[in-house]
Amino acid sequence: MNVDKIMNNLEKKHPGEVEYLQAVREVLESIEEVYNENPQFESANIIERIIEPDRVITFKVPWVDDEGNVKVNLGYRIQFNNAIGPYKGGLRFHPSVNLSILKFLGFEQIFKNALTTLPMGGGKGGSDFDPKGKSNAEVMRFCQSFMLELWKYIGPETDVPAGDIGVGGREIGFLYGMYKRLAGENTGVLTGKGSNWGGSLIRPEATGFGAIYFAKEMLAARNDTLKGKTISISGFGNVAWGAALKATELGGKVVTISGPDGYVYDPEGISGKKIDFMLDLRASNEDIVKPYSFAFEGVEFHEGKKPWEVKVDIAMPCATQNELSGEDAKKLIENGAIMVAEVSNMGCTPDAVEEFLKHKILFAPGKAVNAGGVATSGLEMTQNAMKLHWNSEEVDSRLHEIMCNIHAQCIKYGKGEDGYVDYVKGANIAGFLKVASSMLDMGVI
Ligand code: 2IT
Repeated sequence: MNVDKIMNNLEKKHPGEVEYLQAVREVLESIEEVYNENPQFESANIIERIIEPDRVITFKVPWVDDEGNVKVNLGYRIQFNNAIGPYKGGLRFHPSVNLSILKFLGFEQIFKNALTTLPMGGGKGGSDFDPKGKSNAEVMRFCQSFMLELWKYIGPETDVPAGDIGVGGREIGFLYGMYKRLAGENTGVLTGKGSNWGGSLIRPEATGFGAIYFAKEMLAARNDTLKGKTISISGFGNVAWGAALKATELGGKVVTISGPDGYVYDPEGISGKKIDFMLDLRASNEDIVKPYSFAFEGVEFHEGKKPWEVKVDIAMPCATQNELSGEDAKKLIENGAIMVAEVSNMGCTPDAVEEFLKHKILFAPGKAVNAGGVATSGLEMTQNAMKLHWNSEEVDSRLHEIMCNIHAQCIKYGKGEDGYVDYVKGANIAGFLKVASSMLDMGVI
């Protein structure tokens, strides 16, 4: 395999799709060696078959706002790869959504889902709809219009969407209600549902909890624990919330959260009622974190800044792609950070990842660290299929086991001769081998 040649061709076909190209390059660079050692992959042309989605569905979403204005957004579903199970992945509603972003997310999802040990293929979707400042009724009308088109392409055995940025329990409710009405069935086609109507307990917490379980394993591999560690987190949404809850429970001290407006530094630690306040921030639909600094004493608000300038032991980006740059990485290392666990999908730029690996800082990529979210979606699918509802202990213990298993897979393929674990390589190789060998088994289809 010649990575540069493949990337040049891909760039010609998809000019300007920078995030998608970035995600593909990262995986190809990680798997190059293993790929070349297994000539059967090349003879089946696995690379060209895995880097292009099976199909891309785009559609128009017209809806009417509260003043009676007719609005139009774009809707997408990328069905990337279903070698090991139905397409599975979230829906993102954010003005930055475009084909490149969703293709990068769908591509990452293939390998992440493979790591979970559950039978799920990779997919992603969403819209450039901006939920910020919209009323409940507007969000409902948008979701209904979105599903009126999307329902033709999804199903519990074909493609199972869920939430992502801008799509939480409220949106899943509106989307599922419309699907149920159109399809005339109650088969749980979306995950992240309310626990009264087919949703799994622990799903809201799962991405954050899973990330902390993974971080705990990374530290344990170096005979260390979370106890007494200071942690900077970005974002204040669902993922950041779950991570803050579990990190605090395990004795860590979370000192930052952030929004598009800046970050707050709370030297006392974000715990108890302060973590609940993150839910209020989210419910306000304003997408700002500043109100936290009015609500609690001794808190600094740093307008327009990112939290990576704060001196901490551990950094956990929980907001969005490319939110931690090479410069941020240098600053964290300078300040003595020992670990960066990426929770957002592709949260660190390639420069940042290079810095961490060069300095042998513990670093793990989003597709391993955040896989607890989709894993618990997989557990929701299982419960729906069995017509059962597990208690939270059952779900949480399965989630914990899955995260430990993902960590073990990373060690298996990522541990170098000097003992340093390259989790990027480990996660990419483990995920790739599972999907690629499944594709080989099934022939050219
Ligand atoms: O990025 C992700 O893994 C998600 N947004 C969750 C996907 C899912 O199907 O639960």
